Amino acid sequence: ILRAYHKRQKLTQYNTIDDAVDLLRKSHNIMVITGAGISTSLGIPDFRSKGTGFYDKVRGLGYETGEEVFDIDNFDGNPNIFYNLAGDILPDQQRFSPTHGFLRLLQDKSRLQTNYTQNIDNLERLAGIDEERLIQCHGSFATASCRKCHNEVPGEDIFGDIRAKRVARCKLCAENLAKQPMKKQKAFKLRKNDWEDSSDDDSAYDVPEAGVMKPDITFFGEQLPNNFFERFTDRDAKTVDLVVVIGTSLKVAPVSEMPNHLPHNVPHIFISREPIKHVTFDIQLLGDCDHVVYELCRRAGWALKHEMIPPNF
Ligand code: CNA
Repeated sequence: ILRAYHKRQKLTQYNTIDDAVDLLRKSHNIMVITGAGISTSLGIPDFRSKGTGFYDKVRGLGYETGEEVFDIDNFDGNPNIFYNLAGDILPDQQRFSPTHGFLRLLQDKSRLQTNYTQNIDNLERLAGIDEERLIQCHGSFATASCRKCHNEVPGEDIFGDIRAKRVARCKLCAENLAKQPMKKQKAFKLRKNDWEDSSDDDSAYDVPEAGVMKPDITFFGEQLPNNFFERFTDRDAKTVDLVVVIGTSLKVAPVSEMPNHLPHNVPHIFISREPIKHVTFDIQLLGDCDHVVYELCRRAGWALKHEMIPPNF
């Protein structure tokens, strides 16, 4: 559990885009926190953008909030809700955005200490961010696990089910059940209540089923991966010299609380379409993040090359 030790105060000496460029040029232990906004230029919807975000779509389908789709108790109670909708956020990209390219550039220039991503599309890996610099705070679709026997498989194994809106079941559980005909028979005879004669009632039988597969993305109510806390408290909170937050509404804790846990003299830059007020940043650069990072690189004299950046931009 993160405990806030101060509410971050603005550092008054940093204000302009050129201050941001100077900070990038002089920092060598940069922590970058990213969110869904860095992948929207690839056509992957974020959650909270009005009109285009996944949560608006979910509400349009009659769900009260988008969050309920990613609630672990709801998933265990009725995985159909998730499987009906998850196709929309399933990564099918073989390319990354210019902003992912910017992260890679920071790494190549030995400036990136850690990228904490809230994204689950795994595109940081495609962009070549080193495994030891990447913390996938909310997991990813790269693997999936059985809710019953915890068997882990490559994420692609269940992509077909997600696309077909069909609940994926664990193959290992199914194999084990098939190997145990006696147990299965016994389980079929289990009655709900001893005193009821339920021999004609199918629902009275406890039919053993293979467990439900869940992509290893972190649902509300689940623990964040251990490496998030270890890396942040043991290393980054003590050593980062610049924080850059890109393409996130910073609405989800504990990631939203990270700025309040760093020494007060570490400058913070925010790059996104919408300003935010609940966390204090020294410089807010508002606009499409691909454009903003391109402009930062141009002013820094760094070549950010990417097929989505027009040659004469
Ligand atoms: P969010 O709450 O949807 O916020 C995204 C923010 O990015 C919004 O404030 C937008 O205004 C902003 N934004 C959108 N497009 C751009 C752009 N091109 N340039 C600059 N800013 C932009 O999403 P968060 O990441 O803050 O919330 C955390 C959730 C989102 C995590 O748990 C993720 O798993 C989840 N998510 C991830 C993906 C993905 O992996 N690509 C997609 C959708 C949701």
